[in-house]
Amino acid sequence: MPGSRFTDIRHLETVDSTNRYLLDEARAGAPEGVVALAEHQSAGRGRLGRRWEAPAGANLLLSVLLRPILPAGERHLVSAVVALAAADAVQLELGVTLSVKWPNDLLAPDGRKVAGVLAEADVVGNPGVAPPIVVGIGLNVNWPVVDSDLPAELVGTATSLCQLVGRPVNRLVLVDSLLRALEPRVEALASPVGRRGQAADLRDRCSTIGAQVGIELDGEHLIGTATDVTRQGHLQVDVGGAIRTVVAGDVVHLRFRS
Ligand code: BT5
Repeated sequence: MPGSRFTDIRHLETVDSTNRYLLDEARAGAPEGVVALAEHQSAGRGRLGRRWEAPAGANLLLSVLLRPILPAGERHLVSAVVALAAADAVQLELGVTLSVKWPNDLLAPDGRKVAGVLAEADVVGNPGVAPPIVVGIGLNVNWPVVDSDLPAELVGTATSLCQLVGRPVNRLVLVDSLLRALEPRVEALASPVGRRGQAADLRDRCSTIGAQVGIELDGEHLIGTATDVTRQGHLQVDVGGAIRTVVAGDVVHLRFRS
């Protein structure tokens, strides 16, 4: 991909976590744009210490190392652009429209989860280089084939692209398409107008807007209706007539919009 920052692609047969791998590479000074792609993760991680499930060789397990320079309050957009690029790729290659469940899940039209995104920042930077943010995405491509492939707790909440299109899906085509879509989105993060564009794209794709949501926030449980995504990528929720802005949190769609 000429002109792309994503040229150093490390294809790993097995690794504990592609995010962990790239965080270590970042600590050792790796530049922006390194990509880790794994066939299997022995300790794939979700947010808040949760696990990410994927059998070997079936799905997309990918992380990118970014060193964006942007205001701290707009960092959410860094993980959002990865979710958006994956949605772009799925739309382009398969004609399937995925929505973003705030903050960063990708959902099938029926509301089941197809992908999750985990961004991890390093507190210790290297002198003279922007601090790293590693953004990992797990995208269910060829697993599950049928619901009974899933662990019991994911039946009814998870699905895959192959279930959605009814045939196996070429993972390499998707990786290529995702990285192509990601390049201009990451480029856009460098300017205020570009970031506003990414936030607008997030708002357009976000199925949380209009949904009734439950949100866990530092021990507080909010219930309300999500009304908007701000320019910073944060979620606005109408809680009994008062608008609360949620910067980070675990969201449950109590009633799905469509
Ligand atoms: C996420 O966390 O959704 C972020 C997942 C990020 C995974 C990628 S894979 C490449 C990179 N390297 C890593 O180590 N991680 C990243 P969260 O919102 O916390 O969702 C986790 C929850 O989703 C789990 O507790 C399950 O309920 C559910 N889950 C686990 N595996 C799933 C799957 N394959 N499909 C759908 N849901 C799943």
